[in-house]
Amino acid sequence: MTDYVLPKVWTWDQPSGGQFANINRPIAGPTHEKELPVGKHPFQLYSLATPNGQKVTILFEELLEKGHRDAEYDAWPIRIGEGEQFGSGFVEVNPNSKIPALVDRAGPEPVRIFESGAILLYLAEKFGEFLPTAKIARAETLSWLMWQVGAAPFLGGGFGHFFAYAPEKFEYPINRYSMEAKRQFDVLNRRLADSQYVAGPDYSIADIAIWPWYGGVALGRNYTGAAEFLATDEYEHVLRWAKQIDQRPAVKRGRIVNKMTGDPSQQLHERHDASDFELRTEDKVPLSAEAEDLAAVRDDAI
Ligand SMILES: N[C@@H](CCC(=O)N[C@@H](CS)C(=O)NCC(=O)O)C(=O)O
Repeated sequence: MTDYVLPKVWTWDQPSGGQFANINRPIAGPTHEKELPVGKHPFQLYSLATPNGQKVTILFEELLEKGHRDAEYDAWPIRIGEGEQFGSGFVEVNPNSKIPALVDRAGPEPVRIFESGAILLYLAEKFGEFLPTAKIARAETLSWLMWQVGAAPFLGGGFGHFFAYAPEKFEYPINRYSMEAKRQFDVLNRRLADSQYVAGPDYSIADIAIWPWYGGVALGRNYTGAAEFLATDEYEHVLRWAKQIDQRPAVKRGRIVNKMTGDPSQQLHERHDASDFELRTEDKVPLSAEAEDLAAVRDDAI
């Protein structure tokens, strides 16, 4: 039992204590003036390698892999933990202050696109790839794409939040969202028992949207301990599909773009050129003067 008494009107008067509580606000709009950087390519992506961010960088790398040189892009990191999504330039591109956000500068007027599902659709239509044109196959692909957009907040904002980030382990929401997360895994598992890819025999933007979330949990990458907790090994067809997509060269590249944590060889903070994957991952970039000072302090301490 909790001693919480429901007030008549909710007010924002105390931090919730959970991880990321410092960036949560009940109001929209910018908190500070900051222009966004613009690189040399037609596409400017402002993102981070979260599952929602990975969707877009994987699609860009898949388009480049297919030979679409016009899909070259600059990818700039937006450090959401530091509130960079509330800078004025970012809010102009995405009034919802969430990564990923894209600007297409190929035409006479820049086009802004926000919401990862809308970005996948925009790019798939622009390049005529990963979205079938035949009526039934297209409807199936769009259905699964929209399924992901509607379903993942229960996996991430619901299950992931209460399993990994909330200040305490609360039984009620963990039960509620584990139930829903497992149901969603079962939806996917039943589909993938009959189908090579989520929307049919061909790899599509539906797989690109769904894999970073559900593949990420099944492969043990999202929310430490979640694969065991949700017993995702039971979903054998999801696991088969997740492992298969994980092997794609474009996926291996796309998922490390704008990645700021983990193994330095798997972090590419900014992406401006195909060669960056070889030359500019964090294990190869020389330490900044500030980082060198910090390393020296640590060495002294030892
Ligand atoms: N529905 C959005 C969700 C995007 C989203 O939730 N992005 C998160 C990171 S995965 C974010 O930017 N969070 C920052 C914040 O909430 O302030 C999409 O699919 O693009």
